[in-house]
Amino acid sequence: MPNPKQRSDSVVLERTKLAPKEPEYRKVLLLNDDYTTMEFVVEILETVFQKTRSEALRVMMQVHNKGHGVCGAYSHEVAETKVSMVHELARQHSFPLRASLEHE
Ligand code: TYC
Repeated sequence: MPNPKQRSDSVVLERTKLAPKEPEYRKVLLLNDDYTTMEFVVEILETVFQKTRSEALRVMMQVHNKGHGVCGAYSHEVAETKVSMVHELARQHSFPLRASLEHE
């Protein structure tokens, strides 16, 4: 009897277990408010979300005009970290700026 690990069905099972999982992406949203300065939001978009100045301005104005806007899509863990970074930076500067994960 051959080693069961060398039988083709076992090999297939092991490959299935090792197959990399597709990461789940989450969109990070920025929400509008009446108190956070436009400049601070642009800086957040440049530093936390790696936007260029012109892209940061575009997203900030979309949030300002529409109430919310998408900052980017990231793995669940990275998206949660970015939301926390926005809240921590806003807290340090006494702004009420909020970010959230898009709910499907
Ligand atoms: N509405 C704010 C103002 O007029 C600017 C702003 C933009 C605030 C985007 C939050 O996510 C935001 N100062």
